[in-house]
Amino acid sequence: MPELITFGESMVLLTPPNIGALEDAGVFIRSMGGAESNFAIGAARLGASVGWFSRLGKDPFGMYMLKKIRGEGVDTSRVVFDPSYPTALMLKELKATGNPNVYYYRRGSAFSQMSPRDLDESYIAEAKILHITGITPALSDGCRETVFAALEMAKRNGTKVSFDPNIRLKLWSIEAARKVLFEIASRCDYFLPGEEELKLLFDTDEREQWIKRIIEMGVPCTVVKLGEEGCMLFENGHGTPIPGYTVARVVDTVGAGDGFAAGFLSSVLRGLSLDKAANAANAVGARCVTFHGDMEGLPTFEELATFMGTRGSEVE
Ligand code: KDG
Repeated sequence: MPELITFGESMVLLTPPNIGALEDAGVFIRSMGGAESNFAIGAARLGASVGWFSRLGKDPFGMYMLKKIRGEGVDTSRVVFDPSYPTALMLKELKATGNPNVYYYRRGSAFSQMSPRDLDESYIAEAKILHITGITPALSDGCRETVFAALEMAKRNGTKVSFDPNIRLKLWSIEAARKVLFEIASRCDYFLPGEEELKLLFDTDEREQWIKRIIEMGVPCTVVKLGEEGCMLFENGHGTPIPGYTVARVVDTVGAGDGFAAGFLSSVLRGLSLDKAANAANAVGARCVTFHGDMEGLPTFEELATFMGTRGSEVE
C-alpha cells in the first residue's frame, strides 16, 4: 500500500500550439492537468510510494489519464470508472505574457459524482499521509462530503493530513471557499497555502496580519509559498524564511504549487527535517515554472539534484 495518497479530479487538457484567441484555434495538443495527479506524479518521480484515486468517465479520455498516471509509477488501484458521466476537460488559451486563460468543462463530470462510498478506509488507514486540495470540495456537494469523510478516516486511523487550499474562484465564491477551507485547514497536520491565497482567506494584504493568523490557527506545520522569495516554514508558532531559487525565465506557474507539495511531502517521508524538506520543495517549485504545462516540469530525483547542484545546494 502507498505511503502517500491523494485524490481529486484530473482533466484532459487541450492547448493550441500557438499564442492567440481560443476561438480561432483549430489544432490542439492533448495533455492532462489536475492538482492532485500533478502532485502524485511529482512525488512518484521523486521516488515516493504514492497512490491517487478518482472517478473517471468510462471513455477514451478517462483511459488515457489512467494509463498516463499509472505509467508514472502511481498506484491507481482504487480508481473507479463511471459509465454514466464523462471525464472532465480543460482548455488553455496561451497569451503573450503571463499565465494562460483556463476554461473548464467539468460540471457534471464523473468525478463530480464522487461520494463517501467511493472511499476505501483501509487504503487511507495504511498510508502515512493523505494529501487533499481545496479544489475537490468546490466541485459538488458529494465531493465536499467525500473530503470530510476522508479527513475523518485519516484522523481515526492516525494518518497525517496535508492540505493545499488551491483556491479556484472559477469554482466558488471566496465566501463559500473560506468557510470550507478554514474547516479543513484547522484540522490538518501540514498546511501548504500560497501567500496570495492567505490574503484571500484572511482578507488582508498585510504580511504581518496573515502571519499572526497562521500562528493563531495552531496547525503543527504550515509552509507558506512566497514565489521566487521561497517559502516561510511555521513550526510550533515559530516562522522561519527558507530562501527560494532563481531561474532565468518564468514561463508558466500553473502546477508549481503541486510540485512544491510533492517535493515537501516526499522529503518529509524520506526523513528530512522540515526546513530541508521546504528547501527541496522550493527547488521543485522553481524548476516547474521554467516549463510549459501543468506537470511537464516535475523533476525526477536526479533532475532535482542537478537543478539544486547548479545553484550551490544539495538534494538529500
Ligand atoms: O495546480 C494546477 C491545477 O490547477 C491544474 O493542473 C488544473 O486541477 C486543476 C484545476 O482544477 O485548475
